Amino acid sequence: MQIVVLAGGIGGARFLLGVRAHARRIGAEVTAVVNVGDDVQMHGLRICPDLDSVMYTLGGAHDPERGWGRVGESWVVKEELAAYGAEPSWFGLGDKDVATHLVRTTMLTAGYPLSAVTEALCARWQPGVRLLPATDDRLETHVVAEVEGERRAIHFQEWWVRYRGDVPTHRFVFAGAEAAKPAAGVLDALGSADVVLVAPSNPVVSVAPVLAVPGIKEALADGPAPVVGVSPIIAGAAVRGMADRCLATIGVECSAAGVAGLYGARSAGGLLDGWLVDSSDAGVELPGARVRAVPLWMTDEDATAAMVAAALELA
Ligand code: GDP
Ligand code: FO1
Ligand code: CA
Repeated sequence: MQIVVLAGGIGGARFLLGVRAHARRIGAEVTAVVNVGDDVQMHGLRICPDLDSVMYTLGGAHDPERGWGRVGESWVVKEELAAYGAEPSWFGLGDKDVATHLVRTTMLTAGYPLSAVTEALCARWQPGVRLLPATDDRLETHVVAEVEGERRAIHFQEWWVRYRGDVPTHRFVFAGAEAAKPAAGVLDALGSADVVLVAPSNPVVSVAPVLAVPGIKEALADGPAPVVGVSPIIAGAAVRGMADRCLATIGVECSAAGVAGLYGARSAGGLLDGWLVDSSDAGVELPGARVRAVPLWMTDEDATAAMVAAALELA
């Protein structure tokens, strides 16, 4: 059995811990197609936050409290950059994390595609899941917002890390998406999938940029596999992160029903055959798709694996 998961960073990573656990029990293989819209160039280094969140989490090396980067991190490089007055000073690169970005940037500069670089980095972390960037091409999420009295398009990282998303925000733009192609292996994975799971990731800035790569949405719509989504919103609230701000920006209600409507039923030209919501959201409907309510708190690997089992049953 082949399971493909569309994923962002920390929500995707925690979900994939459960997918991996369940897949081991039933003898399935897992491929994760990961968002690259958060990716950014800082201090000459190529940084891929969502790929790294997934890689570090599945490799047991993430910092669960901070929610990004390496556990047991030190910050000498950050302090030294600050001493030079090097900008951007609002973005922190940990010493251990920097090594990842150095290897990645060296390989990209030598001409390897991001998918090959990711495979090389994963040789160390053995995530037990095949990690693919949604695209090998440059695709970055930019945010049109009012900053310092001006309407400007800024990088998603500047919007989130520098301004905490706390500025009047008009829209998200996936710069480069029109010209992007699915990364090596993505269309093959979708074509041979037995089921596609949409992780409880941020629908606006994690899942949407994956779907914005021309060919991916079509492969899902026309593909053989049922598509089942897991709600990132429980009882009208994002469990953590910025999904509430993002949904408000695009005018979608922050609820399991709102996100269901955003994705839509595959039978009606949308994405989903099935939609898993939290028990507290029982009664949510998505006409044309099957909806089931189960506990969706990813408190530990077993609880998350039970969510995955329920998603597969819905498929
Ligand atoms: P990011 O890229 O690091 O922001 O992570 P993702 O986009 O992959 O996931 C962020 C989303 O995960 C947030 O919108 C949360 O609502 C969702 N999330 C986090 N923890 C949980 C959980 O325990 N259960 C569910 N259902 N969603 C969660
Ligand atoms: N988040 C922060 O809040 N502050 C930072 O300085 C920061 C640095 C950083 C460096 C590498 C990396 O992979 C992630 C980093 N993040 C940081 C997290 C990141 O901004 C976002 O949480 C994700 O892009 C959202 O998925
Ligand atoms: Ca992200």
